[in-house]
Amino acid sequence: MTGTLGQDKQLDDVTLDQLRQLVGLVEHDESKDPFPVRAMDAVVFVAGNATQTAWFYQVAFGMRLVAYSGPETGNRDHKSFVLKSGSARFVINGGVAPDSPLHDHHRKHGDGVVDLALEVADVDRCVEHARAQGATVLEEPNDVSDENGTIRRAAIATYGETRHTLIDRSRYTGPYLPGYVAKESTIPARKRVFQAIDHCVGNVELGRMDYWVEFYNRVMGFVNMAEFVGDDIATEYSALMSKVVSNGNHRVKFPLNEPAVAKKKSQIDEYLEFYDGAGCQHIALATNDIIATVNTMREAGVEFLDTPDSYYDDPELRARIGEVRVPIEVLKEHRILVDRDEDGYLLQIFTKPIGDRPTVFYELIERHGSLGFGKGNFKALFEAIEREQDRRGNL
Ligand code: TYF
Ligand code: FE
Repeated sequence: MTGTLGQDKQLDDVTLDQLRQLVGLVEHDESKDPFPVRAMDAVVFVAGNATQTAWFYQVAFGMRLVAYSGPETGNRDHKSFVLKSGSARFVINGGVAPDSPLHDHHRKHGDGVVDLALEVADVDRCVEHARAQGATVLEEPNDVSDENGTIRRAAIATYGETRHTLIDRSRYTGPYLPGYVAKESTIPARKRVFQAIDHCVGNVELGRMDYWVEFYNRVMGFVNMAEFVGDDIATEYSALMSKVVSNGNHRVKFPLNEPAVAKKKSQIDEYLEFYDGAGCQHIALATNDIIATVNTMREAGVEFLDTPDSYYDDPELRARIGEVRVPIEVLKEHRILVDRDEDGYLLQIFTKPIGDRPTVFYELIERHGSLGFGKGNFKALFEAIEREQDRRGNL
């Protein structure tokens, strides 16, 4: 079996052309890349109740269950549910055995992301490069096999207690990893509401953003993208600094935030306090119909940040964004944000935190040429986040 087959499988009926539009790919020569990354393999979560969290992602995010591991399959430590939507894969883990280490993780961090797993063609080459650049190797390259073939895998540490597992699944045909069995949803299949993961954001401690940007440059060969929030914007209203790194073709994009000192307690400080350290803050999901996605998720009870009428009634915004695929009144009705740059435009909206702690939330993003992150919306967005912080009793 070839690496190409693995890649096609990963796309899961989203074509490369669709992905180019959905997440904004650029050309990239892999031969000079010291750490070639193909795609996100999975976002792996620990949840206090994986059984119900997996249900939430099926009902509210339209994901479908594809694989499972747990006591019934010989895994006495924890349950693990594998969900897909287009090329996106989520894995939800929760402890079963009272002494499962997952409970310790959950006690400290609450529900959160433990692993931003990456699909790579050559695990050994990536680990060798990462090690030479000073990375902490958490799992040495090793093969795992079952009747469906062999996976080669390893893991390196990133910010907080988050890791990047590196997976070569080109010689594997099973539903996820050895040890997992195929499993279908018990709820009826519905229309898919998102197709891909656009970006995964990390919150790191004050003064650590540049360290982690440099880590991704040096250890993983990631490049810096143009969009960032600097000192100037930070102190005026955002209370955070942000830079974005990505793999060569922009398929995998990791913005990194650190708190900034501003008028109010930074939303990043609030995250760091409640997550008890650095971790993944938000995951942006790419959709080609954000109106339908938001409608489906709202009907299921998902709450989004509110945007004031003044955002839509601002003549400057209207002039700047020009024509987009839906009338601005429709965007207003749905509270969807819009931003335009030299390459095109994007539509985006943010959920409120989805768990008990004010930590992890989601973004929905519909790109039309723009490779950015909605810089023009930062002010309105951060004001909306601060209103939510106020409601939680923040100073
Ligand atoms: O990923 C981004 O950069 C945008 C904007 O706390 C953003 O989604 C940045 C920081 C943040 C919330 C959104
Ligand atoms: Fe984002």
